[in-house]
Amino acid sequence: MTTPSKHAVRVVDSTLREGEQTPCVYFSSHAKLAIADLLDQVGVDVIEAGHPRVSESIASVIKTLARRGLRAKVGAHSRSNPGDVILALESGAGFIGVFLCVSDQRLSGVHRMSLEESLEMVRAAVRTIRRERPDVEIRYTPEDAVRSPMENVIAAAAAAVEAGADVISVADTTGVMAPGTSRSMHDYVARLRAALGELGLSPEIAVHCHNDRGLALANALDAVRAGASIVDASVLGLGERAGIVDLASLLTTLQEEGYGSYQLDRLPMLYELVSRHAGVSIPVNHPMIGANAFTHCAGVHTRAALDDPLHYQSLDPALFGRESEICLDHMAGSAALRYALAQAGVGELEPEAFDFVLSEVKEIGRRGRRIELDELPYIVSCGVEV
Ligand code: HCA
Ligand code: CU
Repeated sequence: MTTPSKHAVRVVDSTLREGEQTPCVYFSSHAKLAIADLLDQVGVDVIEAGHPRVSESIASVIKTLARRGLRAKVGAHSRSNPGDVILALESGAGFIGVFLCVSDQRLSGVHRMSLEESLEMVRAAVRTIRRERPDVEIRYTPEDAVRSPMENVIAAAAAAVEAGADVISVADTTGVMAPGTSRSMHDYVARLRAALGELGLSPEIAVHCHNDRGLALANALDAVRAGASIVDASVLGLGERAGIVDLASLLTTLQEEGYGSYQLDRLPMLYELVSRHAGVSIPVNHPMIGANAFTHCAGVHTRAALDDPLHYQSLDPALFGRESEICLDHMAGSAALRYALAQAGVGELEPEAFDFVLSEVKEIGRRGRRIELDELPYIVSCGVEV
């Protein structure tokens, strides 16, 4: 199978829709506006703002966002029934994502419909949107696509595209896929594109990857390699259960690989804002954004990093508006301490005093705490008395 040449990749941020499906996460309307403004500044392509059927306040915030003059398209989520579709249309969203699962179990169990009946529902939903709003971008998602019979997914995707859908999203709703295995997103997307191609159809392919196995980002990138050109993500990877693709990790990799260009230095502020309103803290080791993401610790590392941070860093913290840091704790070595003393404005110490400060720093570190620069002059003063 040939690898397609590099194509642009668009990012759909679903913090406000999928992210609000995180247990106990609720964003008030004003928080949604503030988050959307920052997402727009970061440069995502679509802000999926919610499912208007869920509540009147969600329907109303989508309307407000749609009129806000953002660069990004504002997206509304909708089941494939006429009532939901009308609400999505009324929201004024420039991007409408309709979904309907076509797995045999869901069709016979929850939906109690034949495949043909469900295809008709998808067709009707897409046709209505296309007729009412010719300019709107329409995505159809066969939810849980990767665990559904491939022939059902192909039939549903073809029905949606023939009715006017622009994008087919492959949803790994339960995070079951794994790169390099028999459950590869690359192979799935390649097969789907080929099957639709044989029918003369070439919609854009999106991927919506859940993180149940910690592989959401890896699966999304695997799909991009097979020609998927839209990836869903959310701030902090928020979403149902273990969530979806983390936005910061995705944008960084897409930019490095030349698939897109973003204002990555707005990400820390965006993450702080979402963290505050979601009540979900940013893990200290979160890539790019966490407190420790650019902090060097062990003696060997700090000595080399003081020479050049790139010895132990593959990303430039300045891209994210951040700086490299040296941590003084139980791992501290003399190079780190000398550097920290200079930063704290403490002059050269006699060897004995220096050794005292180093052993104090390590001792405090062994109690599980990091020593801040403003503590150093006081530790030095204690050493003078020894
Ligand atoms: C959902 C499920 C969904 C839908 C994705 C989509 C999934 O919460 O409705 O409509 O593109 O993971 O399949 O998020
Ligand atoms: Cu989802």
